[in-house]
Amino acid sequence: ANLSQLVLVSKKEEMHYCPKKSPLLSGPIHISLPSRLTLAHVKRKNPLVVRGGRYRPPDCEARHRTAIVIPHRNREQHLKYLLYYLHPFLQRQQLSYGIYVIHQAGNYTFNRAKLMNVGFREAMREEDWDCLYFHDVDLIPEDDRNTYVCDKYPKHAAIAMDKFGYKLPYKGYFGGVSALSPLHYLKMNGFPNNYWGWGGEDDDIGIRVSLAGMFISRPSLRIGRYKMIKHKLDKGNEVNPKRFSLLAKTQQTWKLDGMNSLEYELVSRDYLPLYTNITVNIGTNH
Ligand code: UDH
Ligand code: NGS
Repeated sequence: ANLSQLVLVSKKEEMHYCPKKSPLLSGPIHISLPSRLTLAHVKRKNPLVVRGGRYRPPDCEARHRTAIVIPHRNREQHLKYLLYYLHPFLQRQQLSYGIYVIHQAGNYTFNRAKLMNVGFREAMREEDWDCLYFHDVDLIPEDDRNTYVCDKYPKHAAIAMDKFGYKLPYKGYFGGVSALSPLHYLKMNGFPNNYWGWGGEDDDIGIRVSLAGMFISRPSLRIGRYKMIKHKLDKGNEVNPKRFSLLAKTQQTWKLDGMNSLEYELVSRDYLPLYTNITVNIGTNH
């Protein structure tokens, strides 16, 4: 083929990509939590979502491939609402995506950050994702211009939550929803494995970002808005009394504890209609 033919071919391929800005975005989303919602209803509303909770835009080639990783135990109701809003949200953004729910087996103390490490490994094992969204089950994005793609630096997406008056509660806050590319993730040795129970692990992750020589990227307050489904502190996720002493040592521990020390036992992997469920035994702190 001569040069002009090649240019034509590559132009055709380019035309096939989805537009840089999706024409399907609608901006602010009104969130209501219908009491009789079922997963079957969510599935019916999202006919193009396939086994394992995967989707790709039907009429253009997605520019981004995003995995959503949700740490989970005993929050089925919240998961239902999140899926109800997240599937259409991601489709309006014309992403190629997959949703992974990382379910902690057993009743031992919950460990959110370690579940994220498991999610990273298990998602990357399956597909070459270019961005991973680490997503609490109880946070619903309120504006679809908050696009679920990665930035140059690790992104803290849940910058404006309703429970904090749609402001950042403190400068280094990295909780709720964050987005890292595989390179970001490995550069900071992933997340800590040793925070059992509530609190501090998100601050540790924020500290790791800067210890690894990166910065925190954030969407604007106007669009990084989230509604938190109200709930009490869960049984099995009691406040972690060790969180401050762990945080004081992050600088010494981040290279030793994380993806390079991750151990767990995969219990099951189920490709459900709306998400891939990974059940995992992550052990315990005692
Ligand atoms: N999670 C579960 N099951 C649990 C515990 C946590 O699925 O039993 C997951 C879930 O994705 C949740 C995330 O971990 O969104 C974070 O846990 P959380 O919602 O308990 O934390 P958050 O800080 O809320 O959002 C705590 C409520 C009261 C804290 C008061 C402490 N001072
Ligand atoms: C900080 C916690 C974070 C937590 C944040 C918001 O104090 O893990 O509050 O909590 N850090 C420590 O405990 C060291 S919230 O208001 O959502 O309950 O995310």
